[in-house]
Amino acid sequence: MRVLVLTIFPELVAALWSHGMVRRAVEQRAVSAQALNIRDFAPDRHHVTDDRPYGGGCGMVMKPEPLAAALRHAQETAPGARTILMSPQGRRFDQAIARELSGLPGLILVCGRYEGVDDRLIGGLIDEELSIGDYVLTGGELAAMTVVDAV
Ligand code: 58G
Repeated sequence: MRVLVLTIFPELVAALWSHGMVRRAVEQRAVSAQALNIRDFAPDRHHVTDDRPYGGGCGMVMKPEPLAAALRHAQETAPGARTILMSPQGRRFDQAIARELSGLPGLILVCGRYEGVDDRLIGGLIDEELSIGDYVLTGGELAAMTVVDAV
């Protein structure tokens, strides 16, 4: 299975497959795991990844262009993969879903930061939203790592 995690903190997520059983799975080629830095897909000179929300509102959201470019790249790299956004509003992740996901050719896990992700992006490039539980984290990374570890 091919796992791609889209994040602005790739080194944080990569710690998961640097140790233990997940590392063993990668070494034995049962899993290929890669963290892609969304910042690398930002077209501007300063590689900005945050943006003011479309249509107004408080706080900042993920800038849609870098995230969309990273998603398109990931979907070309891992054909047939399911694209999942980690979100407190998603379907509750459990062992049955872990089993279901383990049968897929690939997983693309999107980690939001700030106050969230543009709704237009969720409609277009995301297959589903998953939540690891009823609490809000500062980013989707811990949730994505939980899903990868269980799968
Ligand atoms: C809408 C709103 C979309 C997962 C916020 C995305 C992620 C908890 C979980 C976001 C998360 C969970 C912003 C920060 C989601 C982003 C991220 N919090 N319970 N936080 O699985």
